[in-house]
Parts: sequence; C-alpha cells; structure tokens
Amino acid sequence: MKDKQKEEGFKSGFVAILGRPNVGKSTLLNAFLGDKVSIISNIPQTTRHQIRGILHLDKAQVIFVDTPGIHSFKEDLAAHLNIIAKKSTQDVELILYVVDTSRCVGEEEKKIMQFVLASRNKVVMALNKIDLGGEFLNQYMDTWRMLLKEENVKKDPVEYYIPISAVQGTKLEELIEVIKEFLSCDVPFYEKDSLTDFPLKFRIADIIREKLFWNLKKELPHSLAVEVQEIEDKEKIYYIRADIYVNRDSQKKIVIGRGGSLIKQVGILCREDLEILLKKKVYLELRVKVIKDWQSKIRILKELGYWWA
Ligand SMILES: Nc1nc2c(ncn2[C@@H]2O[C@H](COP(=O)(O)OP(=O)(O)OP(=O)(O)O)[C@@H](O)[C@H]2O)c(=O)[nH]1
Ligand SMILES: [Mg+2]
Repeated sequence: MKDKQKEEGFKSGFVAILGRPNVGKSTLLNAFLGDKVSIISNIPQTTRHQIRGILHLDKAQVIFVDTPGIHSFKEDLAAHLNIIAKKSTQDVELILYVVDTSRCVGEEEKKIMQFVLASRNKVVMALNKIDLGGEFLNQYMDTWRMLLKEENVKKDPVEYYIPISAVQGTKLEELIEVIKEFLSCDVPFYEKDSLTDFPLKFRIADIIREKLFWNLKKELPHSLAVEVQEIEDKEKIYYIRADIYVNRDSQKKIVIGRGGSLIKQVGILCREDLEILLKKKVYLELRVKVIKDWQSKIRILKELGYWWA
C-alpha cells in the first residue's frame, strides 16, 4: 500500500517552530498554511498547545509544529508550556527558530539558543518582523555565533539565516524552498485535505481564548483558561457550551464586563470565527467560573490539554 502511495521525488517531514513568546510563531504557521490554525495575540504565552499544521505542496508535505513560546517563569502553567515546547523538538527534521528582530536579544533568548544548540537538530533561523526595520537582526546572528565559539562548536547547526515578515509574507516562499531541503521521508503522513490534527474541542476553546485576549488588558489573560464542555451538531446549527476559568471573583467581574458587555462582545467575535470554521450557524453559551489556582490543578490542566505527562 505504502509503495503505491510513493510518488517519484516526493518528500515529507516534521518541522518544529520554536522561539520566545510573541515573536510571531503562530502568525508564521498561519501564513504558511494560508488558513488560521493557531491563535494570535500581542500577549506573550498565547499558544498553550503543540499545534500541527500540514502544508501540502507539489511533491512535498511539511508538518509544522507550532509551540508555546519558551520562557523562564516558574509558575505551574508556564513550566508545562515549556515542556510542551521542548518535547516538540524531538523527532523533527528541523527546528525553525523564530526571533523578533525589532527587539534586542535578552538573557531569555540566550537560554533558548542554548536549548536549540543542545537539541542537536538542524536549524533554520527565521529573523522575523523585518517590516519593523530589523534593527537587531545582526545582534541575533552575532549572539548565536558567539555562543558557538563559547561552546566550541565547529559546524554551525543553523544552515540558513533568513530575514522574513510573517505578517507581510515577505520571503516566505524562499523559506519554504529551504525547508524542503530538510525533509527526509518519502511518503505523506497526512491525507491531502487535512489542515491540522488539533482536536476540534481545543481549537474552539482557543478561538474563545483569543477573543478574550483581544478584549482584556495584559495581565488577566494569563489567569484564564477556556474549556469546551459540549459541542452538539443539531443539523442546521452547532450548539457549543464553554466555561471560562478565572482565579478570582474580581477577574470574573472584568471578564463579564459592565452589564455583560465584554462577554457579549467576545461572544459575537467568537461566533464569526466559529461559523467560518464549522460552516454552520453557531449558538454559543459562555459561562465564567472562579476556580482558585486552576493553574496548579493537574486534573484541570489535563482537561485543557496543557499537561504533558
Ligand atoms: N510587525 C510584525 N508583527 C508581527 C509579525 N509576526 C507576528 N507579529 C505580531 O506579533 C504578535 C505575536 O504574534 P504570535 O504569532 O501570536 O506570536 P507567538 O510567537 O506565536 O507567541 P506565543 O504563542 O505567545 O509564544 C502579534 O501581535 C502579531 O501580529 C511580523 O512579521 N511583523
Ligand atoms: Mg503562538
């Protein structure tokens, strides 16, 4: 069967998209796919899952693995997001290491560089956000090369340094051509029409979380999670019920908003996206629940898909 599927010159493989929070990893994944698989916001730690997006090309299939941004906070959820990100570098052909050239290289970045180097993967460095001027582009390359010297590494694992803009689509075609060089399997892993294997329940929860992120001030998003409790397909309409978890009563008030205004606005935005995703009308019921310290409750982390055992 496999032999039948084999196509002359066909190549496929896995590529982990790795980097600090907020550098544009999910934006890049969506830009590659021309579709929205991973949620985006200007708040660090937006992505909380390992999300696979499948790019189908002529004679090639690339499975991109979007990951939570790596950082050094110690709280429970953050620690798990790091584990998810780091595990994603196992069994991949390539690490697509994304950096933000509009921000200077900080200590956190150096730790990520050390991790990337220690993982012994081949690497392509995507120097993102050049539409903002690329002020620190050279600093990233210099810091990386300095690390190689310090660690006495003779052969640079970064095989290409490519300045890109995920938002504007600059140099993405070139980047894909480069990535194709690293694919090593000769049969596809996924069917031709599949875009992602990210479970629908988590995808819907993430869409709701994205709209909450967009409507809330910086700190609160880290305190909330969304769990989809029910997805019912009633022929002409999807009925979806989801819970929004926060840590405190005061946060619940903020999420609901004055006279329910914020949650209503979030609901409207969610329905627009969900109806595109599900290709049907959607009835969405959102409830806000206070669960003190949900970030350290293993059962909840597992339910949310944030726990990697
Ligand atoms: N100007 C500019 N902004 C970008 C570019 N790529 C991403 N962004 C913005 O950067 C912010 C973060 O983007 P995300 O794609 O959510 O970043 P991420 O790396 O996935 O972040 P985490 O999931 O938190 O790790 C968003 O506001 C994006 O619109 C780019 O090429 N240029
Ligand atoms: Mg992300």
